[in-house]
Amino acid sequence: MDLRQGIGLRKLGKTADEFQQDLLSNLYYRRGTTVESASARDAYEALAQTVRDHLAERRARTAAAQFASNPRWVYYLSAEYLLGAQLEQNLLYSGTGDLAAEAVKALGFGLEDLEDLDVEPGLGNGGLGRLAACLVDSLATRDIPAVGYGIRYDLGIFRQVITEEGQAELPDDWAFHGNPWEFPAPDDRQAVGFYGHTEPIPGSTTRKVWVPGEVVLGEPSHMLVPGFGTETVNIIRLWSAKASEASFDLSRFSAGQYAEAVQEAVRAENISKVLYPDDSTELGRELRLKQQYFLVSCSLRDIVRRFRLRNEGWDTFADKTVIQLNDTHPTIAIPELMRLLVDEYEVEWEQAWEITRRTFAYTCHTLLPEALETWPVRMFEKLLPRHLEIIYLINMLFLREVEARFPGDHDRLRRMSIIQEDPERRVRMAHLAVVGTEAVNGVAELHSKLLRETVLDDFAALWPAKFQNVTNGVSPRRFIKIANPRLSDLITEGLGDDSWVGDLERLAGLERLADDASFRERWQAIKRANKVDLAAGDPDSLTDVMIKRFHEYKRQQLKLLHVITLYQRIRQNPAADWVPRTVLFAGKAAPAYHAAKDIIRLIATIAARIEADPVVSPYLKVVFPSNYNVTLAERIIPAADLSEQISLAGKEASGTGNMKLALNGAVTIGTLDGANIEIRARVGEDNFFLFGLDAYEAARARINGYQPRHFYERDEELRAAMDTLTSGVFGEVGRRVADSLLGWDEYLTLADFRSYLECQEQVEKSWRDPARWTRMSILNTAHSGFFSSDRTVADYAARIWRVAPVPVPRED
Ligand code: GL4
Repeated sequence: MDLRQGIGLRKLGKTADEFQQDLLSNLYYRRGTTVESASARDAYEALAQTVRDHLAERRARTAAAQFASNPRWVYYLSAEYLLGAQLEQNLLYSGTGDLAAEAVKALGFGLEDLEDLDVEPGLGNGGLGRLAACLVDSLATRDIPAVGYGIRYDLGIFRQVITEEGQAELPDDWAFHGNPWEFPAPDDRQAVGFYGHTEPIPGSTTRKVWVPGEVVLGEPSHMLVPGFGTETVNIIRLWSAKASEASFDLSRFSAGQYAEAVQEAVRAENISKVLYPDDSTELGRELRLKQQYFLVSCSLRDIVRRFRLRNEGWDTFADKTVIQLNDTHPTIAIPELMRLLVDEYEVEWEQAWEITRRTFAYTCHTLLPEALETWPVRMFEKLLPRHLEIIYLINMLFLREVEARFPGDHDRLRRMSIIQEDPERRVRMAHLAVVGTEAVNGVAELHSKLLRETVLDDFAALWPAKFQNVTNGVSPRRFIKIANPRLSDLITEGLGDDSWVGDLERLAGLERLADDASFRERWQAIKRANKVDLAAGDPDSLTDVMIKRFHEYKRQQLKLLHVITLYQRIRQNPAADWVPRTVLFAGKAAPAYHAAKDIIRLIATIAARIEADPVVSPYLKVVFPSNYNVTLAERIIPAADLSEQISLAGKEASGTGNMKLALNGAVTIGTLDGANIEIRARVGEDNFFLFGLDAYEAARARINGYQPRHFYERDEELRAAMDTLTSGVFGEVGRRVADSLLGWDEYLTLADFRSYLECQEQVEKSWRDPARWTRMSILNTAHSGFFSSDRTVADYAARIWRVAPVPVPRED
């Protein structure tokens, strides 16, 4: 057998019988059990293996085709990936769904039972982590040779439990039962240094030797990332921290000092223990910085290893490599690549800097000043002494460049420096990311514009061509095809085929069906059926959803003021013709973010109050399903009528939930913020409920001495709602929320209250006319095609990465 051709790949079952054989073989040989005694978990594991084998065969062909084409590789560096459940996705992407359903039936199980055992890896927080997952999906779908790098946290984002006390956090041991989707690759282990000191190299001014004080191993495992409707299967490589063998202290163990014997190993392995360790202590912050460097160091060494397989010169590195930094978390990659090139591979500083700058690109995901990462210089000095030296040198040369362009402008130098001086010396990671990259992008048009005009204005003045926009997108597979099978079938029927799943702009063909009464009725019936499945409230009520992380700028508190006002209106006039509503909140708050947790607790209190009120409860229900994650989002989104996107304009970089909801026919009520603006422009003003200040008005209001009291005093209903909170009927937590709004109201909640309420009245007016509402709903779906992450990736590929697809030949 010629091993170079076909690599002796196992033939995989394509008929139901063959698939069944493969499943049984996995059950016998990998699970060591039999049909008679197989548990649901045995069946799940065997099925996952069988599906994975199909993808692995494609993976082998992908690796061969990509290597043969010697392309420019896209490496995506991200501290977070919110991948969602894998089984259903992999069944769809491998085309084995029907075969699988039949095969597991013969074992006495339903596919749904097994899907329940498929745990989602919660390796991220919210939108940023989910975006990373959508982009790797679309990279594979677009046949782009790419690897996603991340950390394999033992514990993902906490499991949230909602009680009357608010949010409680439990550890998320997502891989407790093992993870059938990953392949460990211990041979590609890397050693990562921390602490220690640097030593000069005689005769060199730029090269140094770094002698680390601690060394930790990074062990990769990879998950397969199949493309849809194509042969490509890319991977994401996730690093786990491993202590070296030497870190186990056998003599202490023998002396009965069991805890001491393993303490060094525990310390090393803590690096990949949890996603975002609490950073309210110095040790917690240092651990985060350690995580960042751990990810960066392992990944860069892996990237360099892959490059060197070809024995090409360093001058081609940037032609063969582009590294996308997902926000600033992996920005230490810039000094790390400099260190590898200059110290370890003896490349001259100037050449190394040119290579580095051409290799990296940076996506910024925020406008909030407090979210722009900085690290204390002294922490860097201790943990990464060599990197700090390199950063200083980069900064010195950079400031020289600024000085040459703007001679004598000292204030500008101070503003732009990578090092902040006051009140404490800190490294500004966003500045480092802008200086060390070829392209910088925001994630929605408004966001990119505000980056250029505010947060990064000095940099945009220096390098205008560096700044770009790439509007976010979402995976049409996960967020409509898988999440909403009923609607997907109707769309396929309406459009005549299912090519829209891989080419979302085709949804525009639904526009003509919006005026077809029978189509509308079927559309409406599907929404209703999805609500019945969700079982959150009366399926005939207006299902009003606000699903996202809890943050004051997102303004869950504004929604709550609306709920309180509705409550009071209904109580005052119970006989009126009220539109029944189910208000659904879901989302997590950062464990140390007390104001956000207060809002969760207040929602729980108010929900219980309404539930217990026989006058109000027939018309108004507030539900808060706990532990919002990708899996839960896939259930809620198809059932939503109204999508709440009510952040203060100028604060939400993009939002992606807004896109998922519009795609599933929810109508948005929103401000002119983030991608809402682009959604409105596409679905049409008539099919979007707009309210509130725009970003410029909001900024001006703050500058002009915004007074929340002023709105409180002038608006009777607002006053009544606020007074209810202050009165203490909803407990201390109600008081605290009210105090914060009346005292300062950072996000202008009270200023937008009246406009929001009036807009909600327009919502109700439209809702009372089902034909009109359904038409709006259909048009939202029809014009959401732009928000496919396939389009986002095509934008990055053309404008930032300059890479082309490498199609993988089919198996013959
Ligand atoms: C975020 C933004 O807050 C969010 O608007 C955006 O959609 C997302 C992906 O670009 O990135 N930035 C951070 S930080 N977390 C996010 O979710």
